Amino acid sequence: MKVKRFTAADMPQAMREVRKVLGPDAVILATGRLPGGGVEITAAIEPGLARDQAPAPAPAAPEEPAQAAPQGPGDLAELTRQVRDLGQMVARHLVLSEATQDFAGRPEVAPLFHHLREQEVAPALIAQLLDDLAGPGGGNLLGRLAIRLKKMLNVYPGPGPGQARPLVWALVGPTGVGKTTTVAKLAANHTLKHRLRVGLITLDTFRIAAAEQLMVYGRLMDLETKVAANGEEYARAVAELAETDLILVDTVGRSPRDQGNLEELRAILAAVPETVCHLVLACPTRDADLKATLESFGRFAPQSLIFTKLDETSAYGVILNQVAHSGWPVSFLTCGQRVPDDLEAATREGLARRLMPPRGEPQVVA
Ligand SMILES: Nc1nc2c(ncn2[C@@H]2O[C@H](COP(=O)(O)OP(=O)(O)OP(=O)(O)O)[C@@H](O)[C@H]2O)c(=O)[nH]1
Ligand SMILES: [Mg+2]
Repeated sequence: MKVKRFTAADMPQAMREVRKVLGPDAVILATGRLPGGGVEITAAIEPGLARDQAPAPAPAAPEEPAQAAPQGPGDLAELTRQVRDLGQMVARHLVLSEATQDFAGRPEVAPLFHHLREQEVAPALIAQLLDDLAGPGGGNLLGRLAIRLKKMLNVYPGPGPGQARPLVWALVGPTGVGKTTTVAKLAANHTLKHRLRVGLITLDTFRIAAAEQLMVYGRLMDLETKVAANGEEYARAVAELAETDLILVDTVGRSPRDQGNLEELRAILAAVPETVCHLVLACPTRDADLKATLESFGRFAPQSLIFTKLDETSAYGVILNQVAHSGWPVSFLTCGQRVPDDLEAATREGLARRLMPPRGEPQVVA
């Protein structure tokens, strides 16, 4: 482990210096302010990862190993992991304390900053949401934040009134995110609430019983359900459901890294050009993984995002992050396993409400 101390006029400059010398994998061990002004950072990097290729100092004379010192490669790996975790924790605190200092002149905004951080909203979006929020005239901070959130949270307008029927909606997405369950919820809702004639198609012939899962829902709701294994069968199934208003297509879950199988699915769906794809994403997924999924599933040109499993998390920032990043609107949210109840059409108000501080949380209203 190579440890180095950096001093600079301020934290951003010191962090830049750390990255320049030790690279992006450096971990921050300690930070502090210098008595005469300026800041210091102590950072570390595993040997071989540092950009600074200066020769290592001559090894000191071997000492008796202390009791807790690493004994072998396994211990060393564990120690490295612990130092990395510690560094990440310090870095997070550093970002927070820097941001808090940034709010020195407008302390009323700080609680909103902390709330949005807890919701895991991306730092750049938080900056955008809170920039000038307090404004010279004061006013209702929460009201303004809600307006800004609603503006950012784009929702799917649904099919236009004159759009040809049947509509063909295919749900695509990674494995296990809830595509089949959501198809069933959508089918029930559109049949019961909107009085539409709905047909079902499953393209999931990959796993034994996968097609059967949708067939069971189809039987329960008395909906015509087809199974298609290739583009030709898919086009035929759509033609056979021509008398319906809405055809819901369930697809096989694919890893965003599985380019070959994703391409195969894209080719099958292309057999029916009027197919509109909706990308299903599980809300309790890391932001970076969602971003990679969006990039990989971009080949389906999704018209909307459906976020599932909202009941399994209390941080909804990823929804805002992905909408802002991709520009794709949100159409539906699911928040439980019950078919058909746990489905909600996305609205700007509903999404913004999830991201706002709960009522009663201490907030300063300017
Ligand atoms: N908690 C919770 N569970 C859900 C939700 N939606 C679906 N599930 C559960 O997630 C699991 C997977 O759901 P499926 O609908 O089979 O997922 P899928 O995307 O079709 O899976 P694959 O076809 O294997 O890719 C099931 O146990 C569902 O009950 C939700 O909104 N909340
Ligand atoms: Mg499925």
